[in-house]
Amino acid sequence: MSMNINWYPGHMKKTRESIEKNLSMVDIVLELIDARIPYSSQNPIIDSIVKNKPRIIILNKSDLADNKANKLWQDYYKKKDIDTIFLDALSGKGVNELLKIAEKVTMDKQRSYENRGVISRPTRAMIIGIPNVGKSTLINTLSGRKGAKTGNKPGITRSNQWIKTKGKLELLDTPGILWPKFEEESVGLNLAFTGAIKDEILDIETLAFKLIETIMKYYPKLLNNRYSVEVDGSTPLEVMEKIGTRRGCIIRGGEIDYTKVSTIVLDEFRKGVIGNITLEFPEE
Ligand SMILES: Nc1nc2c(ncn2[C@@H]2O[C@H](COP(=O)(O)OP(=O)(O)OP(=O)(O)O)[C@@H](O)[C@H]2O)c(=O)[nH]1
Ligand SMILES: [Mg+2]
Repeated sequence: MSMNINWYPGHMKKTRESIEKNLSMVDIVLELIDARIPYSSQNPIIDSIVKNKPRIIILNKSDLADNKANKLWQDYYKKKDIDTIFLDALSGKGVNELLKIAEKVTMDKQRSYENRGVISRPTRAMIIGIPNVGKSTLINTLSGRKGAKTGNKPGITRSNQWIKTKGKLELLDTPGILWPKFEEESVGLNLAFTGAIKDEILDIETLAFKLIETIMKYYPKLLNNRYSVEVDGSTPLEVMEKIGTRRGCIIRGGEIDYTKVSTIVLDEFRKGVIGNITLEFPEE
């Protein structure tokens, strides 16, 4: 069963262009990726847009990811000498460290301004990344108010918006962007599992099947604990049906309501209630 996912509507192309246009105005780029899928959520387009601008890679939603995997990814980025931060934008865990690194990365530029007599110039940061990764949430946490609209589905932010913080930071919120073609099936799937692609264009049943298959591979115990189903020796379809039975997803005639059970599994994975799950690991 293969799933060929692509989602690159016109507004993402426009956002890409407006990011390129605004780049010269900012001192630093904060790129948010999803700690559960660091590889799949790093938009290759962003690399080619940002080029030499100071950039920090923020692994957001790290509270939902597997701590052991977070450590593996941390080592991976460290070896590559890439500035990264593990963040929970919702609670603010990691924000202080982020501010420290941002200051370090922009220090040279600030100094050169000060040398020219420009004092208390704000540092301008552009926040970019895939849809639904937590960009607007981070901005609200940094500014201490709900100036940016957030929501639990992709495509909430519609246009660029500057937000000031009490400190020296000015933040540019941008709409989430993807890229025209996912080279690997797993990339599209991972983005869909974590909610970066709008569900309306997806076959939810196949998606949930694939998610169960993936969780069975890395975290069978978590499925077992959450749904009290025997995972060992079962196929993903059997596990899905057992979960359906457990949760009363039954239609007339006693058949499994696949749509309902699929929605439950996807929803619970995204909320983190199945457990702390990372879907991909370095050097895989
Ligand atoms: N658990 C957890 N949830 C988060 C975190 N950051 C954001 N969220 C949730 O993720 C959802 C998306 O957050 P947004 O800030 O709207 O995401 P966005 O990147 O601005 O999305 P678009 O504007 O659609 O591109 C919301 O339901 C947030 O509450 C995090 O670090 N941990
Ligand atoms: Mg947003």
